[in-house]
Amino acid sequence: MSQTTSSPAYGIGIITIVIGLSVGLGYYQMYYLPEQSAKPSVAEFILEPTSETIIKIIPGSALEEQQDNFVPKLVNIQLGIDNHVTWINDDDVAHTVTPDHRSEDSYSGEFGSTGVVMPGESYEFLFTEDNAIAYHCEPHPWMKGTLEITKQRF
Ligand SMILES: [Cu+2]
Repeated sequence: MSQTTSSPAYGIGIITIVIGLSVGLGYYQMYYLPEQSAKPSVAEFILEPTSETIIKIIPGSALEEQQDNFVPKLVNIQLGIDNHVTWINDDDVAHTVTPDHRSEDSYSGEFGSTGVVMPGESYEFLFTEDNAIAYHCEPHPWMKGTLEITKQRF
């Protein structure tokens, strides 16, 4: 007699604990963890774009009379498609990738090569936000390029 009356209360107690735990776990995953990490949460399709953008610093780029240096010079980038950008130095002189005005991506941090990109080496950056960036080469300021980063157009 006494057992039949106590078992529903016992069951409710268990359910309350289970709900309490899952609410706590959900809160931990959705609010606590993201706030702990300094980086904002960025959609997976932006972090893993389907393609990539390659900009070549072609031979002879250091020469002011040479028209082409960053090739291609103007690049249109779509987030989730080709927002991972690599500059490859194919020249035999060191160059930099330096924004005309300080530019920061809230996920990837400050844009621009730290120091020079040596011949045969590369510099890469993952853009996660729409932006328009004009950049140049520090030792050779006539070397100029532009990036236009936009959201995917459907
Ligand atoms: Cu240069």
